[in-house]
Amino acid sequence: VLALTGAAACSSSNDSGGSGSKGGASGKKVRLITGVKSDPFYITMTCAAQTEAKAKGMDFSADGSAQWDVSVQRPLLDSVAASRPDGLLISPVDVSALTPSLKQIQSAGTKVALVDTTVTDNSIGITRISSDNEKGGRVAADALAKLMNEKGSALVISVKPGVSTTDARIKGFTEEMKKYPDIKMLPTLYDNDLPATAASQIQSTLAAHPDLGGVFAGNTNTGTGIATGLKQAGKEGTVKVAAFDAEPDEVASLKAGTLQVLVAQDPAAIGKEAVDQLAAAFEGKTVQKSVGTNMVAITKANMNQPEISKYFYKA
Ligand code: T6T
Repeated sequence: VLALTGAAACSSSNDSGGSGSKGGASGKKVRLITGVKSDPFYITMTCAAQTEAKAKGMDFSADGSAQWDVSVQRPLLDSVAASRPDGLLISPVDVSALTPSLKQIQSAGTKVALVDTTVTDNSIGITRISSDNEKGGRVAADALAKLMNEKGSALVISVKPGVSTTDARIKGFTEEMKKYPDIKMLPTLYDNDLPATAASQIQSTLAAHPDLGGVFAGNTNTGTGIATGLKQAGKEGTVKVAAFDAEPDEVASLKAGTLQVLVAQDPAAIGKEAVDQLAAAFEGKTVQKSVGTNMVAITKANMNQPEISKYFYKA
């Protein structure tokens, strides 16, 4: 049984997986709950997980929150828990709020893999698979500082506090920015993963700080919102932007010159690897506690190279 509840259907080329070969993982019921189901990062991750699960003969289905919110994700987790799956892949939207539910499902016997985001409690999850988000933040800082000629005001806009991935990106970014004494960091803003909020935040920041030279966007929706806000203010290309992720709108804005750097992750690798680690657990093989996946910095100059464009996310 393979179903994607509420997420875009995966293309057939992405679903060409294996033959459903028999193994200790065959027939295991595995569920995936992503952060936001319509987010191309998670769609890409989901499709890769589905392909790998199919190759291993698993009973797999996926769902995701309608928005980045604990109160939206928790009922999804509760209903999956009630169905007692053998395995759960989950991107928790908060580092602590979902821990009690995750502890419960884990103690009922479900093997949990944390994909992309994690929780602070280290007893949760047999494996954690993600980018090195702190490093991604540092890469964004160095690229942005260079684009700003190492001077002016800079701003971070991100999702919300308490998200493992984006908090790590902010940490890496702000620490690295300390290397540039002539860049003044403004207080970090949070947009609740809403592009319209990011667009208005960038406009009010521009009004208050006309020397704004650079912005770091913590994820996809933030990046697209900032691009919209800069275009509305007629500041595209003047204010430099480094953004996490590489979904289609961000890639279009990179091409158009509204965004200058994208730190792309490899969500497909996260999804595939998580299924492989769960399969290893089902088969009694060694499971890797933590797996790091690749990132790449994309600019207008390298975006057409196949080894770079392969990182673009699917919508
Ligand atoms: O940046 C990704 C993901 O890594 C993060 O945890 C949440 O936002 C995204 O899904 C992109 O929108």
